[in-house]
Amino acid sequence: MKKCNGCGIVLQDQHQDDPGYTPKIENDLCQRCFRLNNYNDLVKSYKNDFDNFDILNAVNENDRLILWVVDLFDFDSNIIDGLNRHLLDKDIILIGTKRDLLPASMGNQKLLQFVQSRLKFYGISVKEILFTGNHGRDGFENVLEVIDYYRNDRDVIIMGQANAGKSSLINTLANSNITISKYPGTTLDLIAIDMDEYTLYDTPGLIRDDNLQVYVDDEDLKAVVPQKIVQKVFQLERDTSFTIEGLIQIQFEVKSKTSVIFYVNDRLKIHRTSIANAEKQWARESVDEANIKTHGEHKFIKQMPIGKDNFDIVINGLGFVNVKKGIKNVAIMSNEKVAVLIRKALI
Ligand SMILES: Nc1nc2c(ncn2[C@@H]2O[C@H](COP(=O)(O)OP(=O)(O)OP(=O)(O)O)[C@@H](O)[C@H]2O)c(=O)[nH]1
Ligand SMILES: [Mg+2]
Repeated sequence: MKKCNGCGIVLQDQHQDDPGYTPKIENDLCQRCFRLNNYNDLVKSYKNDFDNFDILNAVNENDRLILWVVDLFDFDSNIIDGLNRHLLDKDIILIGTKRDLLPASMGNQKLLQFVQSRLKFYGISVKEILFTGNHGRDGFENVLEVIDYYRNDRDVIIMGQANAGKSSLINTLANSNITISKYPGTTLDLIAIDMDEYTLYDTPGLIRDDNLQVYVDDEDLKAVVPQKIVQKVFQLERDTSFTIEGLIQIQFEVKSKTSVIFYVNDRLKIHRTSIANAEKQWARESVDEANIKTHGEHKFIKQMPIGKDNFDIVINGLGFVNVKKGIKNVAIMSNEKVAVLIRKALI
């Protein structure tokens, strides 16, 4: 059976709405990959069509060296709970991607400490931690070196969350043409790439069900997925509420003059108002004129267990907000399925 070179799915010319469709079976790409490659036009995101366990089982099947690809910018939503339990006795190398989205002024040593402390928090252990940026073009030599060091005659498999940059990294390592896109759920099946001495496998992305991206429609993904980031800084002198297009509302009770920095997709509008006005603004954004709707109910957390100073409020799949000292209380409204958490500041 012939497979699509871009996403790994078996090609078919019968059902136009099903994965793998191509009008001409002799084509090398399915229609979806063709469109993504040529027009960056998303036909459908398959982000919700995969079972994480099926993917992890496939990764676990043979004895291969595992490269676990983690989006540094969207770190906490990329965590796989119980990773070492799922992949018992496997050699796992963590590759943090999208280094370029973080400020260059932030040193690799600080980044390494951040990653190590988060892994400890989640109870995950890996053999090595590496960073790449610019689609793997920065740092790929280190990846090749670590593969050589740990491979021991085995093949190599890349796994991780949807949209983490797995296929981009492989394309750089192997000079291949796997389809990449800014939407999660691009790679649809195992893709084997011949590296002369070993085979390098790409896999479909995992997605946690507490990731905001699971609850938005395909057409809204390009605004939500963290990709082109601008830091938006707000000075706070009194209690203030922020809403982001009906996706989330964050209320800050201010103790002393301070600032907060939003790290989210630059297409998102951040609206600032007083706490007295917050409810009205939220109703307007999340119900009346909702630009971006999420599926399901909202929950309101009246008191987040905040840190003393310099912490991040992380909204899985959306980004994070850095908060310095001077904040008395944080209250948050968000989709009830989406994880909102506090961590020590990344930046
Ligand atoms: N800024 C930046 N963007 C990156 C980098 N690596 C990948 N990307 C972008 O991240 C998005 C996802 O990349 P892919 O390589 O398709 O991700 P994937 O992990 O294969 O995704 P799935 O196949 O859906 O699991 C694309 O928009 C890439 O351009 C990087 O190092 N820096
Ligand atoms: Mg991919």
